Amino acid sequence: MIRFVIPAYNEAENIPRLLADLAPVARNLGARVIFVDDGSTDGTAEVIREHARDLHFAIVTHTVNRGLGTAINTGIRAALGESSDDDAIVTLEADTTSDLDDLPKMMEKFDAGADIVLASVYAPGGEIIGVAGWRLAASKSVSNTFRYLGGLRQIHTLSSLYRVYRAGTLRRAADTYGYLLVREPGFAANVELLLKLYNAGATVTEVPTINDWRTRKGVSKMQLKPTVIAYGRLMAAHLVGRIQPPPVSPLAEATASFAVPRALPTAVEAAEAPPAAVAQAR
Ligand SMILES: Nc1nc2c(ncn2[C@@H]2O[C@H](COP(=O)(O)OP(=O)(O)O)[C@@H](O)[C@H]2O)c(=O)[nH]1
Ligand SMILES: [Mg+2]
Repeated sequence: MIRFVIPAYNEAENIPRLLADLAPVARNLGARVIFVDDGSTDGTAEVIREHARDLHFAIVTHTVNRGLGTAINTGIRAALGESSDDDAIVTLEADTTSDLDDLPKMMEKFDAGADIVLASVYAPGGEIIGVAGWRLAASKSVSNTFRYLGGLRQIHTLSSLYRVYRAGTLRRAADTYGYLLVREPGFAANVELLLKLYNAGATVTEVPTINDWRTRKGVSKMQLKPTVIAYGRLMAAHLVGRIQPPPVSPLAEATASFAVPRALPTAVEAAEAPPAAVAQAR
């Protein structure tokens, strides 16, 4: 089963078109749609209820705005609570810039075994239309920096929100990192989560996408200064080893070449069974 997770902050003017595009797709797929309304003050939740009609949807609400990363964390945990391990969790933009025509190609790669499939504007064949030159350059340099720093050279876009995740991979990550799974409260969370999963051995692939920003209403919610600071913090965390999963953890175990014993002997059992070498010496 597919669950869409859509973080939305003050997207009332984009929701009608989002739902007009998404509803038939979700219905065809038998998918569920989970919105995270992140303290919107423009009636986003009411507009969702008005336009979602017979869609199988839920709205999780933050009473105040807590940021995109926090909303992703909330949405992923809500979706995990009702997913089995081979289900897909698809994070999507609320502002109509995620092209749903790419979804079949993304799902094809997911069904072929990829744990994460990204829609990638910087991959050959991908493009962003209608973005200021400075923003494009800044965004591209973030992706390139983390590509080389994080070892994900074959992937071209690391900061995108539009992705398919394997629920089991996210579940092991949530079991490993607990509340620290998505530490970054803002836009840097997308890169953070991807690096954490990739470092733990998740298979990552991408599908080129064309994002046309001319069709969305309103302005980008990304604030430059906190986002730049957050990327610096993320880079520091990566360099000091905070992004890598602990060697003995649900994530590491799934990819480790050695098996961690499921049940370690209790202290009493260990005391009762002397090591072989000692037993022989008697
Ligand atoms: N939940 C939540 N979502 C946010 C927040 N800021 C942005 N978003 C959503 O995250 C997505 C990306 O934000 P957007 O403004 O389109 O950024 P851009 O695509 O980088 O220009 C959109 O669906 C927004 O509604 C936030 O503070 N909280
Ligand atoms: Mg957007």
